Amino acid sequence: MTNNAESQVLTDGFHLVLDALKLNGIKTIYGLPGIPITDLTRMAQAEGLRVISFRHEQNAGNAAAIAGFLSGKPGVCLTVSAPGFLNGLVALANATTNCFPMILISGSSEREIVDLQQGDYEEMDQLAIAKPLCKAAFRVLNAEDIGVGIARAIRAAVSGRPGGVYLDLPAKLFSQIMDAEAGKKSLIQVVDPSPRQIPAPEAVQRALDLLKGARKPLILLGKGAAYAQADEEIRTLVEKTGIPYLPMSMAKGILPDTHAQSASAARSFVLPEADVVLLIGARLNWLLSHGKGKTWGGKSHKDWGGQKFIQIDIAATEMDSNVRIDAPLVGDVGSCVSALLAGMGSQWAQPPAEWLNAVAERKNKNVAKMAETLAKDPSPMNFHSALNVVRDIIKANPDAMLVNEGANALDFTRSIVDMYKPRKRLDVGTWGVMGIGMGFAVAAAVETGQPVIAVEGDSAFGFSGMEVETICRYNLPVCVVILNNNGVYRGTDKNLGGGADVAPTVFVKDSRYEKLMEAFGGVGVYAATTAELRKGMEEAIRLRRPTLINAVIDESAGTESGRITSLNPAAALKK
Ligand code: ADP
Ligand code: TZD
Repeated sequence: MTNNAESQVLTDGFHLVLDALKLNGIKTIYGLPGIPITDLTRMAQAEGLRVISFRHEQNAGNAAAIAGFLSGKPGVCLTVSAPGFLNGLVALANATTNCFPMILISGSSEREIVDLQQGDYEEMDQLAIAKPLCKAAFRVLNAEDIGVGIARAIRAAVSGRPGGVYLDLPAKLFSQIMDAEAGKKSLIQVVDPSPRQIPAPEAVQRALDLLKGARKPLILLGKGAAYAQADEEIRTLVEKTGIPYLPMSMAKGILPDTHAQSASAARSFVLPEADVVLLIGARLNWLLSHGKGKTWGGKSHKDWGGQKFIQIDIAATEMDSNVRIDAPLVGDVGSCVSALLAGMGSQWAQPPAEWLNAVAERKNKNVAKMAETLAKDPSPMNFHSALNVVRDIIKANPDAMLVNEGANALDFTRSIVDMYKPRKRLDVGTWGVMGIGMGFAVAAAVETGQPVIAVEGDSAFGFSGMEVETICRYNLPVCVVILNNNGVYRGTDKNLGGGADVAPTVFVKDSRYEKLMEAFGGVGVYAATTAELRKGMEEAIRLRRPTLINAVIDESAGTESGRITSLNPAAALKK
């Protein structure tokens, strides 16, 4: 843009935002256009950024969040003011909860009107609302501060414990004009946005001393370990020490699930039995029964099992959050694991054979039991028989991405479908949130270029189902497999009042979800048998075409809340 009078070259807020993102290696924006950011999305495309436009902001936000997890760079989501912002906020809060780096950029209404509550178009004090739900929140009022605003947002998202960041850009900012040269100078290319954090030598020694004395050691890998992209160091540590390990769900595949030291099939045996547990990028939250209680061998549900813990985490404040951490190792996973390896020297004693044999024995027994169940092919299909097909397909296509949500659909997929490579399994995460499915699937395809398989409960799918249009629009190689049992958890519940309405957990019987994909030009498959499911999945992977397979399973298959029935308040009444 030039100003004729002085032939001065000018730039504006729109372009400064885009230039700042590009300067920092952001290549894709996930969002949904509207006032005041419609032109920003158009200009972004014109400037060579990829804009993936969604049908609902929550899905765009989830896509940005998982792009952040996969790439280690903040995923960017762009929304309109108030309602669009609020729709995106669920994803931002979920990203923060899961430690995924993400920046939610929202256009906002005019500050003067918002602050006097004069009723502007989509008026809302977005910054104040976002603040408690994310790691950091910033607002930029002047074009010359755009560079700083975006640099701060990037650093906040990816440094230390990653998380969600909110960036508020009022409408007026975009049309502000400034000298192009001065504008360029105002931008910041962030140097070393997620600096390594080296653990203190005495902390490393403390951890090694504890590990050395262990009779029944166990390693627990969490999604922080997957995020850290320290796959080689982790593999070396596991193999050098010979310690059995358990991956949390999104840590599956850091080492292949078929690895001899995987204790997944003996989980309920190793947790209470272990004496020293090394946590790597995993929190002792509800997913690990808070590190205590019967899961860990305690006598009652609040009782400590007696384990000693070594915890590797980038957040010092995570230590002692649930039980005492005897050897905290604060730093990034790569640096901490490397420091442990260096401290071990060339000789490191393997765990006692008694422990390894006991784990192996339990594991082999459970694997054999599972193989027996998986060999069955009942009609109608159940979770096991349908997921046995998915298991084979992933085995044959280990680079494929797997997205997974639902209750039973989640729990069974996690335990049945082996993963072979890191950061391939993306799921409901720390909150167990429904609705991540299609957003994650879109971003997984966009970020990796690999085929994506999304295994969805029929309820779970409904939260983001409209994005099949997005999948078709961008012609993404996504194969959605709906494990359809006619309802939330299952389809057989009855209305306890005896009225005409179906139970709150029951859906329309025999819904034809596959037609939704056909409506937008994708491939719809109705699969009543494992052979039909297998054929549908194989073709989807081979042809890389948007596909939705309606895998009809026994409507009585599934338990209340999957494996967390006990968390329902009514379960306490029954005790
Ligand atoms: P999971 O649900 O798989 O058990 P969590 O989300 O509970 O995993 O835990 C992930 C942990 O990893 C968080 O406490 C986070 O601070 C930590 N983390 C994230 N990135 C890194 C990193 N690069 N280095 C060390 N710790 C990390
Ligand atoms: N809303 C949100 C946002 N997240 C949630 N976790 C829930 C509601 C509650 N919920 C679960 O925890 S799982 C689930 C719901 C609604 C769906 C389970 O049914 P499904 O899977 O059809 O997806 P299964 O395989 O039939 O159990």
